[in-house]
Amino acid sequence: MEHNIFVFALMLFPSCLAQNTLNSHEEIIEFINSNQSSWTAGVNFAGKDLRDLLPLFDGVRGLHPDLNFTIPQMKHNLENITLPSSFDARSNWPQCADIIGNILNQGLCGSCWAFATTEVMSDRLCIQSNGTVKMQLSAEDVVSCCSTCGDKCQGGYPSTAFQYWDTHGVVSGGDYLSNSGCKPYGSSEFDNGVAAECHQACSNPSYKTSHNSDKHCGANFYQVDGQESQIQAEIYAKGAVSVVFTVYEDFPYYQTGVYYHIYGAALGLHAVKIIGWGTENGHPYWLVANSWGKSWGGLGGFFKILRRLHQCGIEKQVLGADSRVCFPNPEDDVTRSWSTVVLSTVSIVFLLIVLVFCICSEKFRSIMFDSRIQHIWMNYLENFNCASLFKPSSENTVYEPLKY
Ligand SMILES: *[C@@H]1O[C@H](CO)[C@@H](O)[C@H](O)[C@H]1NC(C)=O
Ligand SMILES: *[C@@H]1O[C@H](CO)[C@@H](O)[C@H](O)[C@H]1NC(C)=O
Ligand SMILES: *[C@@H]1O[C@H](CO)[C@@H](O)[C@H](O)[C@H]1NC(C)=O
Ligand SMILES: CC(=O)N[C@H]1CO[C@H](CO)[C@@H](O)[C@@H]1O
Repeated sequence: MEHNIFVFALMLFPSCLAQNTLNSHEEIIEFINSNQSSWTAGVNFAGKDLRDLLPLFDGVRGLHPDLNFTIPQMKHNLENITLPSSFDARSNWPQCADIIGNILNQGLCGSCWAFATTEVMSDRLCIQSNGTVKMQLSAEDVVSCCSTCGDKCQGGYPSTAFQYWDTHGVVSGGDYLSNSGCKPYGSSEFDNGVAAECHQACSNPSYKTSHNSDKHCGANFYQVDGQESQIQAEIYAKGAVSVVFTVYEDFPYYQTGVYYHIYGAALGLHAVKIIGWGTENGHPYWLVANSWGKSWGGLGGFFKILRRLHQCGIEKQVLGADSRVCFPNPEDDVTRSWSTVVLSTVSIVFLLIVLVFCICSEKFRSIMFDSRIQHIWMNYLENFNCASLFKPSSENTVYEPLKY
């Protein structure tokens, strides 16, 4: 009941109250904080005009560049699943908690699509390997090298980032200036908002693994059904999902609480990672990792957004995938080892036959027992003719005297 009143209030507020355009950060913050109590607003981008930060708020071009492409759909059978009322992937997979909870910073580049997806890839790689493969996969690698992913720092497609993970693999990386992984996030993207050129090599000189053997791959990417319980079942079974939502003018001011849209026009589409859910003061929420650094907002870079009501479209483009080993591909490996065994056996047997044949041939033995063995050997090697070995030995061969 309480929830229904809340929903009703939500439907009224944005339309009635956000008519007049507020100018300063202070006015907007004041408006948000005095008109609702679900979430609090504050200063996040001090001294900046939000219009200069548009790449942060608008980094998604769409679901897939090919409108005719059919993304595989995932619908979980919920029959025997009891979903908890609150869930946090970090505490469910403590061996991967630092990867799941790692808040990154996309800087001035509109690369949220690469961050949300590589974060999900890293989580799932860690979870599926039970914490034995723990690394942040590189947003830099995807932003600079995925040619089918859209417009790099001007926005891209989360689904093709997952496809790229499947077909090309993604190397390890880390935040700007972190000096971690093969391709940490670069200054070009972070400071200038421009994607660097793609290089098939690690940019971090202190990283010891080679570029190709650092590739990690995905498989079976899919779109999760938009029902709340379906998204929950997916996160509960496999870990975080990547989602897309509309950023309105009020969102950049988020500090704490459960966000819902109360003020302002749409600024763009933003991709993020949902890692769990819960309820706060009666408001159900998704727990979400943003990619605007740890100092954005009051929750260390995380935020909570109203769950269940398709708030800002956050339940519409939910993507997941599985991790797989790319090098060596397990199937290739089996065939390769079999062919190696067969080939080396054949060569060894062949060499043995040749050797035995040589040793047993009369010609070979007569030379072997000659006193001037070394010179004969040299002569023999010079005039070696395999065909002669196969002649019947009945006719006594007469050797030419050796000349010196
Ligand atoms: C999608 O399919 C329609 C009909 O088959 C075709 O006319 C259109 O060109 C296709 N669009 C793309 C982007 O391939
Ligand atoms: C659910 O559990 C029942 C009883 O254990 C079992 O018969 C059924 O196959 C299960 N359904 C699924 C989808 O696993
Ligand atoms: C996963 O790792 C934990 C320790 O991190 C270990 O206790 C557990 O047995 C492992 N599970 C499997 C299935 O290997
Ligand atoms: C209903 C309500 O609290 N309205 C307030 C919304 O915020 C503006 C600006 O702070 C106030 O003037 C309204 O009273």
